[in-house]
This record gives sequence, structure tokens and C-alpha cells, in this order.
Amino acid sequence: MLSAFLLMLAVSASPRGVVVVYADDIGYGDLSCQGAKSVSTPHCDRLAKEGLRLTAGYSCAATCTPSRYALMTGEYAFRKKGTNILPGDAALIIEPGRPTLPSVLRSAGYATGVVGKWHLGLGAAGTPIDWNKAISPGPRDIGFDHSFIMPATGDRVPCVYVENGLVKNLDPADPISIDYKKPFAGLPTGVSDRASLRMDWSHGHNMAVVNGIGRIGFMKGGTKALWSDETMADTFAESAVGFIESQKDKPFFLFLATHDIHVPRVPHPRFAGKSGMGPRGDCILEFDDTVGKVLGALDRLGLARDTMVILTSDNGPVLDDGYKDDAVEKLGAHKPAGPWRGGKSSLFEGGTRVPFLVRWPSAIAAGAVSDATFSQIDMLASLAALCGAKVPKGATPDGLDHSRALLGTDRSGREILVQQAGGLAVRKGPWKYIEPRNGPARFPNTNTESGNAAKGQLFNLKEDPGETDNRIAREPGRAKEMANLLETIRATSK
Ligand code: NG6
Ligand code: CA
Repeated sequence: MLSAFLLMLAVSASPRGVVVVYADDIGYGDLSCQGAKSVSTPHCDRLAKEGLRLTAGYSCAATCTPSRYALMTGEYAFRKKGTNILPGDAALIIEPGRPTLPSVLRSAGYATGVVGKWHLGLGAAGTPIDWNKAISPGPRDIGFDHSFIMPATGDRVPCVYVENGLVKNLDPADPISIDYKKPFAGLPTGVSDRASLRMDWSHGHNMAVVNGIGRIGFMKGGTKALWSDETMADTFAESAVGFIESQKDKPFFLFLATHDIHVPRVPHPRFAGKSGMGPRGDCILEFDDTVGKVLGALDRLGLARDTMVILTSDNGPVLDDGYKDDAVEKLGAHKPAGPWRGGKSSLFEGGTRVPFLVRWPSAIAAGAVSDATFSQIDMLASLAALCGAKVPKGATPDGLDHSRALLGTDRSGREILVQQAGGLAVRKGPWKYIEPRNGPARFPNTNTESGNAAKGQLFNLKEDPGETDNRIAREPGRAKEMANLLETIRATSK
């Protein structure tokens, strides 16, 4: 009797729906609820106003693929070879059958869907992907019931959508070929046809020309299947809303990984020129519009109160990421990383400290701000706990249940976390240690401070959030302790 009652309590305490909006390259300071003054994001701000804003939310890595790998598996990406930024023809890097965030939630009765950027590879290792046939394994083999994805990134071929394993709108008479090494004879490239491009490249992005934009990798065929860059955000939003509508009578988990605001930044005409900050700012407006469409659907379907919506990003911000799109020239006073140093690809805070908003009106107090430390490594275990899902033994080797930090009832959160950007950094309480790493202090192409230094660096983030005062020489004992801690984590899990 009592256990049935407790079970009922546990069941009623689970969210009816879970939506994770996973932005691409949106920095800590890129939303108005995060302090941005030059750009306004009312829908994101609404999430903050009606929910919880975490000031110490982290992605697991400072670039896309390792962040997503860690988020899905609860395993730090540094533990697994081949989890760095993937080309568009890479094989799936998550072993089918392995417990993942979606598969664990699915085991608790949640219908699971992924919409948007994938970038975790497709197909089996050693077998080149045939884009003209059913592509497998993919999202549906690692726990998603439904998938509507862009295989890699907007700047990588193939520039097509893949819906449940099939390239959408593919004409069999015009098959797709992909090559990441050599161009297809007779087809233009970003080098041969540079003058004709509608957005010039600044570094890389000079291989295939698709929709007048240079990309990474070469592509032939599939003309009818090519996405339109201008309508990509709308297409993903529509698909996300469609998934929510189709699941309105049962529990669901939606992972909506937007393309905004990754390069190439090609906003829909209704946003072009609207931010005054060039395409990067316009794409922030477009991202906010996507958030608005999802929130609108939840309102319309009466699901807002019982659905947990999490908004966060895969890594920190970057300005010039390979196209001449005025991101630097029109930045003005805007601070994409907010108060943090560095950005995308950086071991400084700007690389992984990202916006983190959580709204669940029936369980979370509105308008709360918490400094609890929360890393995306803990999403699997934390969402499993909230959704009443059992985590199989051995799953989420690095993740812990920090669901109370997500609810705002634990104001401390994770004590120790690892940040990855090529090398590793470790945080414990206010202390942060960046391991020694060769390489430029500033990435020459993006002009982002990397955090690389020949010797280890030690910062106290409480007293020195901007990571300007390296205490390594002054505090050798603590530095050694932190270096040892990192080595221990590297050698073990949890
Ligand atoms: C880099 C690309 C950059 C971006 C990044 C991946 C060049 C010169 N730069 O290699 O444009 O695509 O990879 O970004 O090619 S991420 O957000 O998906 O990790
Ligand atoms: Ca990214």
C-alpha cells in the first residue's frame, strides 16, 4: 500500500515531457537573459523568467562532437579515441546497444526524438556510407525512436537532411557521392569559383560549393535533396513541433539540436539585418524564434506546466569561424562569452561555460538563479532520476545524478568537473587547473585564446573569474594536488 503510494508519488513527480534545446556555439553572453544588451532574446528570457538560470552550467568539451558524445553517453569524450570534430562521412562513434540518454529515458516509457544537428557520425566503421540507401547504424540504433537530422554540421557535406535513416527528397536518378579528400571532376570548388560565392570563406570551407557557399568536403549529386540554408531553422522547428504534437498523449523526450548559430550563418530573410550585428546576431534572433516556436507548441498543447525544458549550448562562442560574415566587424560592445575568458575550442571558461536554463513550472520555482555547478556529463543520470528511469550498470561512467541542481534545490551541484578542449582542465570548488599543453596561446584563424601554455595554470574562479591571475608559482602544493586529481580522473571513472 505504502509502496504503491510512494510509486505514485515518484511517477507523478516525473516530467510529462522533456525537451533539451541544444544550441550550437551560443556563448554564455549571447542571450539577453545572460546579460546581452545588443541583442534581445525574449523567448529564451521567458525560460529564465519562468524557470531556473544556472550560472555555472558546463558543456563537457569546447567543441561539438566531444560535447555531444559525452552528453549522450555520460562518458567524458577524452576516454575514447576518435571523438573529436568529425567529418561528415564519419562512422557512428556511439556503439549501438550502449545505454545512452535517449535509450535510458525510452526504457522508462518516454518516446524519444532527435531533430537537428547530429555530428556523431553515421554508419558502421570501415564501411563507407552509401547516402543513397538506408543509413545505419544511426540515431535510431542508440535510443531515438524518431530522427530528423543534419548528418554533421552546416559547413560540412552532405548538405541534406536524413529522416529516419533516409536522405530526404533524394532523387534516385541523381545519387549522392561524398569525398572528403578529392574534388569531383568538373564541379566548382571554393577555390576555383571563389569570386562567385555569396559568402566568402576566411579559412577552410573552400571545397564543395553548395547553395553558393563553400563547404568542408566534396559532394556530387543529390540536387533535389539539398537543404536551403535560409529555411533550416524553420525546418527543424517545424519538425520539433511535429514530434511534440505526435507525442502529446504520452511521455516524450525531444533533443532539439539547432544549427544556429554555427557557420555558415545564413539567417532567414525575416531576420537578415535585424540584429545590427551581422549574420551572427541575426542567427541569435533566429535561434530565439525557434525557442519561441517550441514554447508556443507546449502552450498550445497544454503541456507547458509538466514539461521540463532545458536550454544550453554545445560549446562557447566564436566570431570568425571560417566565413567572412562580419561577426568581428559588427560585434560592437557585445561580449559573446559574457565575463569569461576564451571561447569555442578554449580551455578557459569561455570554452565550456554555457547558458543553462531549466523550466518546469510544476516543479521549479520561477525566476530563480543558482550558482550550482552543473555539467552536461550529468544529464543522463539526472534526467533518468527525474524521469524514473533505471540506469543500467556500467552506463554513464562519468555521470552522476545531480537532478537537484537542475531543480534548484541543491545550490552546490557537482564538486569536481573536467573541461576538455584538446587538452584537459579540472575544476574543484573555486579552483581550476589547466594542464600544460603545446600550441598557440591564440588560435590564429579564430583569434580565440586557447588556454594553451607550456606550464600548468592555476586559477581561483571565485576571486578571479576572468582567469587572469595564474597562481601556479605561488601555490605549488595546490597545483600539484589539482594535477594529481586530473591524473586520477584520467585513469579512472567517476
Ligand atoms: C573547424 C571548422 C569550423 C567548425 C568547427 C566545428 C575550419 C577551418 N574550421 O574545423 O568552422 O566547423 O570545425 O565546429 O574548417 S563544431 O561546433 O561543430 O565543433
Ligand atoms: Ca558547436
